[in-house]
Amino acid sequence: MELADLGFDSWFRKKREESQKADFSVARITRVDRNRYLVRNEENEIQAEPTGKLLFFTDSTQDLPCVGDWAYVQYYNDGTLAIIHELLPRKTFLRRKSAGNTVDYQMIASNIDIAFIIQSCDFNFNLRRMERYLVMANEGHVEPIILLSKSDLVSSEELEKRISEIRQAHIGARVIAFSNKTAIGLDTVQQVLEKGKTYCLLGLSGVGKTTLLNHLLADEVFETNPVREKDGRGRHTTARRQLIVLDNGALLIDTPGMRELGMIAVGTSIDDSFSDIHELSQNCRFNDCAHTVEVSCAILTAVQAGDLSEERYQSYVKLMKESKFHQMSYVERRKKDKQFGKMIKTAMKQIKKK
Ligand SMILES: Nc1nc2c(ncn2[C@@H]2O[C@H](COP(=O)(O)OP(=O)(O)OP(=O)(O)O)[C@@H](O)[C@H]2O)c(=O)[nH]1
Ligand SMILES: [Mg+2]
Ligand SMILES: [Zn+2]
Repeated sequence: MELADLGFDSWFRKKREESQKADFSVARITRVDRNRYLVRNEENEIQAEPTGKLLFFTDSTQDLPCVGDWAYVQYYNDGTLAIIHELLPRKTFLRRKSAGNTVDYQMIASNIDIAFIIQSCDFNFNLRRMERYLVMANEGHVEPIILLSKSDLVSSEELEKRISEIRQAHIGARVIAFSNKTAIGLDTVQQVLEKGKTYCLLGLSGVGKTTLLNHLLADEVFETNPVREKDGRGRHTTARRQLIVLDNGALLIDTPGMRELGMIAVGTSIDDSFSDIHELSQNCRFNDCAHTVEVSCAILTAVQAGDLSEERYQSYVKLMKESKFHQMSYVERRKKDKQFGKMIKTAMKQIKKK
């Protein structure tokens, strides 16, 4: 296997040449399990450890190795152990805000060409959550494709309805419906997969990510689990992120289902995901309009006129608020949090009154 088959394209070759790290080999990180790593090179997949410097002197957890990263390594023990010295720059990434009260981010995966955003057609289907994943993909420069799984659980009318809801929300990404059970749509998913390109499965626990992977491998290699009857939640079967080479040479990363998505975005990628609202905002009277209480705000006017759904407006404002929030310092944030909450409440009341 060539490094190119693992996704090492001209972009990374150039970065490697510029870095002048001739003493180092290059390998791709295929699995992260706390501080234990696997990397893959031309020959095989081996255990890897980061240097203490890399582990303890990084400012932010997002600078630690994650699945999909390309790393400068040196080999020991006859090539059975790799020491990770440094990471190559990331071409694209998927990340979310770390849990708790920090402004730090947690990397999900890097150097992804296409993110499969998976929701199942049943109760799991949720446009607001879908928007959040889209914003995350946008921010990391990853092309999104929406996969609607478990299409066997709904009628074709219901499926059509879901898809038109996605379109009504101005989500322009490609949508593929499929079922792991009946195998409908699996060939369409298969056709997306190209040799040497990297794909990442994203979605809540239980939507069928690993089942899909097993289908694509034509083998039950990875463990899956039924969803709990009681509340329809998944069981978090997949515990770690892992990059797998499929038979056709495509590279696929399975991830554990996320409990919640946290917040992820910066302003511009939100505007990409809400292009209709962004367009409206060009007509607001004030350049720095926050679209909450301002006079002659084109967005508020559209909501009042019923041209823009209130739900979508709220989701936009909420994302903008969180995004601004994460760019502020901790103290600033604590102060602003209360003020902004009040402001939104007042704005929503006003809209309802009119
Ligand atoms: N009816 C139906 N059930 C499915 C389909 N795909 C997966 N399932 C079932 O859904 C359950 C969860 O599937 P998994 O593949 O483990 O889900 P996952 O997304 O990998 O979940 P985590 O690893 O916890 O994130 C299993 O019992 C699967 O058999 C489908 O297309 N239709
Ligand atoms: Mg899984
Ligand atoms: Zn405005």
